[in-house]
Formats: sequence, C-alpha cells, structure tokens
Amino acid sequence: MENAIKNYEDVDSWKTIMFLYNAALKEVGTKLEILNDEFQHVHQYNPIEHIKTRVKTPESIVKKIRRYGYETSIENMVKYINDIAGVRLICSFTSDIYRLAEMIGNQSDLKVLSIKDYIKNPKASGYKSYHMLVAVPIFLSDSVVETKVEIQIRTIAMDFWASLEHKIYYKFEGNAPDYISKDLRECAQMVSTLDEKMLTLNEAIKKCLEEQEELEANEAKK
Ligand code: 0O2
Repeated sequence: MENAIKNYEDVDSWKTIMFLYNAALKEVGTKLEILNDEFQHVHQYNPIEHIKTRVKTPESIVKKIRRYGYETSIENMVKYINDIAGVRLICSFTSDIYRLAEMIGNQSDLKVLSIKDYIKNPKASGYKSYHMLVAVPIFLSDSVVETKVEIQIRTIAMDFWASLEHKIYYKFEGNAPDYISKDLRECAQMVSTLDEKMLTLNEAIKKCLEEQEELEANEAKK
C-alpha cells in the first residue's frame, strides 16, 4: 500500500488511504456475508450473528502511533497500525469462531498475515477474542493495492464483556481502580463458563433433534 501514497504530507494521500481502507472493508464485509449465506444454504445455520465494520478515527490512529513511539506520518500509520480497517464478527458459540476462521483462511484471495488467539491465550485483563490480520487486494483502474484489515471474531458474551471493559478502560485512561479490574476478570471467567455451557447445551439440543428425526423416519417406514 505504501506505493499508493505519492506524497506523505499531502491531504490527498490521506484521502487515498481512507478510500482504500473503506474499499477493503466493503470487500471483506461482502465476502463474509456470502460465506454466511452459503453456510445457511448448505447447513441451514448462520455462524455469524452480526457483522460490524469500522475505520479507526484519525484521533485513535494518532494516539496509537504515538504509543508505539513512531512519528505521526501517513507512511508510519499504514506500516504500523494494523487495525485501521476493522471487521468484527459476532457469533453465538466458540465453535463458530474457529469454523469461521478456517473458512476465512481458505479464501484464496485473502492473505492471512497473522493470527492472535486471545481465546486460547486470554489477555491479563481477561480479554478474549480471535484476531486475524488479512491483506485483501483492491483492484483499481491501473493497479492492485494489498490492503490490511483486522478481523476480530468473538461470541456475543465476549463482545458484551469487551465493550464494557473498553468503556471502563477509556473512562479511567487505563488506570481503573483495582476492585473494578478484579471484578472484570471475574466477569471474564463467567463469560467463559457461560460460553462453554451454551455450547454444551446447543450440542445436546442438536443431538435430541437428530434422535427425534431418526425416530420419526423409522416410524414412517413401518
Ligand atoms: P480501539 O479503540 O478498539 O481501536 P499490533 O500492533 O496489531 O500488534 P494491537 O493493535 O494492540 O497490536 O493488536 P491487537 O491485540 O490485535 O488489538 C487490536 C484491537 O483489539 C484493539 O484496538 C481493541 O479493539 C481490541 N483489544 C485488544 N486488547 C483488548 C482488551 O484488552 N480489551 C478490549 N476491550 N479490547 C481489546 P485498540 O486500538 O487498542 O482500541
């Protein structure tokens, strides 16, 4: 993408970059909707509850680049900030997360640059989510630009926790009182327990329905 920036100080470069990130979000968003529709068509089940897309605000980009210790140039933003374009996939069950990650990994026109599995390795705060950094080719009239998109995949319960924790983190600017951080870690544990229970329950329901269908089929044969 660096080649798409002709003059790093130019306002037009910023507009070009934002245009590319928005285009990348459209590409990945559509791709994921198609995967979800196909899954519904084949298995009568939607692994994705909903999809959220966003481009990071300029303020948030600048804050992050400063936190990383780099000069605030467009070149550095493109190089070092991986989540300027972000897609969040919210699922019902943890199993959906890995199913989706596999489906995304199998897309031949998406390059998986890195994976961070905060479900198997949660952050000290209790944060759980599955992050995939992908590069998507954006076909322009005279060139193709590989553009980075961060895909975050999490359950409804993980998303509920992360939204509240994010609000608290910003409210206290990263210095929340100890009892709040402790309560949040406890809630994260509850989220994991809830996700496990819901998955087990869902498997049990599926099994019951299959047995019932088999019984009905046998009855019909008689
Ligand atoms: P915001 O305001 O949501 O945009 P990297 O340079 O990619 O190695 P980075 O960007 O920290 O490092 O990568 P990571 O770990 O994939 O985190 C990217 C985003 O995930 C964050 O963006 C958050 O949206 C989310 N995230 C990561 N850790 C936490 C956490 O502990 N709690 C919550 N609520 N969200 C988290 P930003 O820019 O930090 O924030």
